[in-house]
Amino acid sequence: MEKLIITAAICGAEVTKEHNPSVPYTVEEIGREAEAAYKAGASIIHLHVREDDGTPTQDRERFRACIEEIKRRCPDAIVQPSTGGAVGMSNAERLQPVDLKPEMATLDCGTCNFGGDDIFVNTENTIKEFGEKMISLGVKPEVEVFDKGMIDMAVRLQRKGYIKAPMHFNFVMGVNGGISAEARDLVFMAGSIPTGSTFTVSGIGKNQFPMAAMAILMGGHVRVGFEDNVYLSKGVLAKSNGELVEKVVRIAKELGREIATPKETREILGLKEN
Ligand code: KMH
Ligand code: ZN
Repeated sequence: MEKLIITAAICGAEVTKEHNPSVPYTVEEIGREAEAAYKAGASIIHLHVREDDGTPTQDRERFRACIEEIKRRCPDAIVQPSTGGAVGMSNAERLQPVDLKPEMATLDCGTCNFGGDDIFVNTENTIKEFGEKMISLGVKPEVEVFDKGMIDMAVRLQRKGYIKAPMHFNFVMGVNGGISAEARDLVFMAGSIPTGSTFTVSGIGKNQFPMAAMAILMGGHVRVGFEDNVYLSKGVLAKSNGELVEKVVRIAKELGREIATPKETREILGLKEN
């Protein structure tokens, strides 16, 4: 089986130090958490950035500073900025980190409820705009889908030329408003992507490690990190993103799956360093 790509979503936009004091806000904290995840076995750092007080931002210069800090500590890590940002941000705001020509960035392929009155808005035209910009700058999208219909949207837009094949998907499972995180859901999602595509699974909250184990067995890849879950086990807060990655590495070893290095990840995903 292909080696396992581990992505660490170290920060997110919604999780705060009230949820877990180790959630990083400052450039230094983001660098430290990325390094812990990388040293534990993550080859991709999925990146959101914050102001020092924790306010989510998509500011290009803040991304530049955080990426430089991550690259200083982990020179060959693949940094994958978010273009989702936080609920309510404008498209122009969200797209800023793509100008830095990262190797990858997320491309969210549909609108969904995000708890309470929050709606994470990604209209068809938004997806087209983001897809076109990524193609023009040579940025590989990680196609983020929160439900099965979003896979179908991505496939339609890929056929129309807004996303290049082969696509790499991230199934975000267990968001309050998206698909649930049952074994049957993952089988359905994995069976719904075009042949030749790859996928990563992000299980939200208590779903993180069960979904990771299933993805490992099915030949998929895994995302863990504070963005999706702050607990190492029931009631035990993780001290760092590194601990969450270490746990995936342990599960993978028990199940006989080797971990991909950043170089191997680039080969699997067909990435070119910009
Ligand atoms: N923070 C969510 C509203 C992404 O990174 O592209 C969107 C999100 C997805 O986290
Ligand atoms: Zn994200």
